[in-house]
Amino acid sequence: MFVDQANVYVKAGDGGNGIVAFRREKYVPKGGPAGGDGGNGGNIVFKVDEGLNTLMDFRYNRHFKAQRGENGMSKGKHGKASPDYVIPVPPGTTIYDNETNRFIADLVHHHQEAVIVRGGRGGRGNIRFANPRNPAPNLSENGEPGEELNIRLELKVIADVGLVGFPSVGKSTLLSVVSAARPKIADYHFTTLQPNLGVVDTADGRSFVMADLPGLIEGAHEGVGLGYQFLRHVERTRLIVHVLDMASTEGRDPYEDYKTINRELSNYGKLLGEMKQIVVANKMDMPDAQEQLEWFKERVGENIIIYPISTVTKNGIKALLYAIADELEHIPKEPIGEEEVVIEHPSEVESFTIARDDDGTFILTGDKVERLFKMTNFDSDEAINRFSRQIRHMGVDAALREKGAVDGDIVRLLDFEFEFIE
Ligand SMILES: Nc1nc2c(ncn2[C@@H]2O[C@H](COP(=O)(O)OP(=O)(O)OP(=O)(O)O)[C@@H](O)[C@H]2O)c(=O)[nH]1
Ligand SMILES: [Mg+2]
Repeated sequence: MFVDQANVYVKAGDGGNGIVAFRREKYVPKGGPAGGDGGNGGNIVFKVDEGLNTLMDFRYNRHFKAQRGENGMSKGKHGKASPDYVIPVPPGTTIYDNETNRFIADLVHHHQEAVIVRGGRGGRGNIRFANPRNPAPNLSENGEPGEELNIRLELKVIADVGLVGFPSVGKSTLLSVVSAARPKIADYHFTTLQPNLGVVDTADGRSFVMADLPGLIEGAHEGVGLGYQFLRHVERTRLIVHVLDMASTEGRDPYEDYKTINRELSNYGKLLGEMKQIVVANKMDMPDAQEQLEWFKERVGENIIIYPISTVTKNGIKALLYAIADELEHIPKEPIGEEEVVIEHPSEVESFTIARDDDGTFILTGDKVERLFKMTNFDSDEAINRFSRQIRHMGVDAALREKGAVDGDIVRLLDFEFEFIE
């Protein structure tokens, strides 16, 4: 398994502002409130798209902002809500809050989706504040700010294809020529000690994940060499690519190699022996390789298709990749991970904090107070009074008093300063 990662900033749309407006009626100077509500801002939604298998796109595009809701209008018309901003992610993407490391969501199945940050509610227009005591309120609300979050996406990739074969047959070299992976390559055995993964793109726009696995030797199923751990990884792939050194660089007979590896796979159990295989004859650039290939074909029979390649000359590689991609289209993907979407939205956090600046100013911070502040349209006294009531209700006044605030002290919230009044 290899982990692909991306850090991304997401900001949901702000709600549109509600407005203050009045009906115009003949002979009536102020004909009742008529200011409409703002529309809701768009959510940011991540949605699984089975066709994706990397987080590569997020390397270039790290900021996502959903649109704000439309402002309310006169004659009681509401502003339009903004649509959700839907961002496709590959199956197996896990999302974390990058600041707290809090788990946010695990997106696994095709079309599964999660709202990562919520758009702000549209502010209410003055119609909504009318009551018998105040039939013509001069009060409206601004839209609620959309939530914002720095998140980390992690993709646990499970390979579609596993490269299987004796040590030094050229598995790592093959991965290195077909993907951006840079595994260690050398002419001694067990160069590869753990799986390397790479994303392979075929010339016709298809894509799959290839794992280069440690070499197998006789007795692998009993734990000889690196066998056992390695076979566990093969189990999780959909297709085996069986790589052979057709040039017998080390003096072994490729046909014997082929049989030995297949025996190891069968003996391991878990149906590894029955998994679909694509057979690759590597090192075809070497003298004698062609002759060996003919001899090999005679012995395995016509039913087995062999793909001759050379990672040095690159001959045969393109055809091999097409064959792998074609084969994968017929082998279903197993679901990975657990289906789980747990979301605690930042706007649900109600607490606030009070600190003291050097000059004695009290500094008020907290998501909810800041949100209420941003939703207040300070153009009218009615709105200011409403805001003071709201924060008093949250316990802000009591907390300030407890911290020693007295009549006339300055309290700062965002870029706004007000006087504390008993
Ligand atoms: N002539 C020739 N040499 C090759 C070819 N492919 C790989 N080699 C060489 O074969 C040797 C082993 O290659 P690796 O890719 O490290 O082999 P491996 O199968 O990953 O080996 P382990 O990791 O030990 O299991 C290296 O010296 C490569 O340069 C090829 O197509 N032609
Ligand atoms: Mg290797």
